[in-house]
Amino acid sequence: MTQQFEVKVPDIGDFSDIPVIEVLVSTGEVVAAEQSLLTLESDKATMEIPAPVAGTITRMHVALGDTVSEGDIVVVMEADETVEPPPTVVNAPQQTVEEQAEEPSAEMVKPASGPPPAPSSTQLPSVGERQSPPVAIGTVAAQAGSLPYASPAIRRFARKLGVDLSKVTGSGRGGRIVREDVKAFVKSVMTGSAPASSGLGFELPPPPKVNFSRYGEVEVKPLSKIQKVSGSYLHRNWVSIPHVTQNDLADITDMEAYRKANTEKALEQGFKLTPLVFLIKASVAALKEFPFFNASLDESGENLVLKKFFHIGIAVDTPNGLVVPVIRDCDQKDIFELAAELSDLSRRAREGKLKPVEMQGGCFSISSLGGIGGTSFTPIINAPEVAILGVSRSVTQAVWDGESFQPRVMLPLCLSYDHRVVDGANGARFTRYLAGCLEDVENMDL
Ligand code: CAO
Repeated sequence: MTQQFEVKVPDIGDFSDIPVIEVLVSTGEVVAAEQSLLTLESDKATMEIPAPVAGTITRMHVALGDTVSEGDIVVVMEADETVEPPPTVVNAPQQTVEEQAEEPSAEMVKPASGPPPAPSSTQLPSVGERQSPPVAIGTVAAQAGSLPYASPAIRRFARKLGVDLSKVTGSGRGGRIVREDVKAFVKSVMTGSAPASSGLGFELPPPPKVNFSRYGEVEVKPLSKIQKVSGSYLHRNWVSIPHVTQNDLADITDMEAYRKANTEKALEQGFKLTPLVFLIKASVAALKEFPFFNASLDESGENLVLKKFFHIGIAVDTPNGLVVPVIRDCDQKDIFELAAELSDLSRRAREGKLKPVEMQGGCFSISSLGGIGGTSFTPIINAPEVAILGVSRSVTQAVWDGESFQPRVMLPLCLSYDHRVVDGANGARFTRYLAGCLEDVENMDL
């Protein structure tokens, strides 16, 4: 003997006229107990209505886009076997949404004791008030950072594909993730334009979704390919490496005098002699003195790979974004050779003509913003390197020499280092050593 059930919208709080945003079953379909029948979406939350028992859908009372309120019949179904009505009140178990989706609760469909009421065509047993409660599956943007905003069907779809929904940007109403978003995400990972799971053991909340055009005129401009690629690496390095930035000042008054005295010689050869080549030489000297800065952690994170070569990466600002070409064997080149190479590499970087191999193999990087300005910044370590030197603009300052103030050219240095490899005292020693090299130009290996 079969039994008909009317599935009604249960008490879902102080809401009415809630849109049906997903119809997950159709007439004639056989469903399992707890299987999602439809999804409702209010201004504040999305929730699914599950089947109270296993059976067959005999009549759909709602269609996509309809609005419903508490007590409305949404589906009529025929139970597989005679079941007693569920308990009068079933409290939603306090479990996570994912658990709810994975593990239907037996308690939700447990028949109550006592004989089943006789079914009648005019008054079917209603399970609206007594069925399994609706399952809240997400909260609209206001709760960015908790659960990704997607329906149960999309969650199941994402689970099947192994997609972490917190990494998917929703294009549906209010930022809701739809099937196409999941597909697009999979495609972007496969083509390498989106990072796969961080593998860092923690998940980051998604950025807030804001419709900026609500506040004024906007223009959407896609990021360049370089920005997308370097952006994901910078992000990884920033969140995965414990950075500390050590600041110091180098007195480069004598170095500047030396540089200016040699400017003509460089210009005759077709390039400029900027402070950067002196910084490369001072960095090589400091890397020799502190070899664990010229190193990388291996993949296990338990060994330091010490490098016996001195290849220095230079951050170059190009119209399409940041690139870091590498000057090899800086210990074996003089400042004019370095300046010539730097001039060639930075020109080709701006023209987008660098070969991939020219951006590989660096031991330590320098990011110089001295030609632009600023007094200090925090450069991001270029993994797998363990430190990067940031350089700001030099200024002539009044420096006390013990008897009087002297005008001295002071260069701000900002060394970011990986605190897993370098402790604070050595960060300060390295930076001071490097500054000391610049301050003693006569003894530099130029
Ligand atoms: N203090 C004062 N003046 C400085 C200076 C400093 N620290 N560094 C450079 N200058 C001067 C140079 O001497 C040059 O002066 P002249 O025009 O009078 O000759 C001028 O500033 C411009 O230098 P430059 O930038 O052309 O040359 P550079 O060798 O210093 O740098 C390069 C080359 C390719 C590194 C640089 O052009 C560049 O792209 N810098 C940006 C790097 C960057 O974006 N870093 C951020 C990465 S993280 O987002």
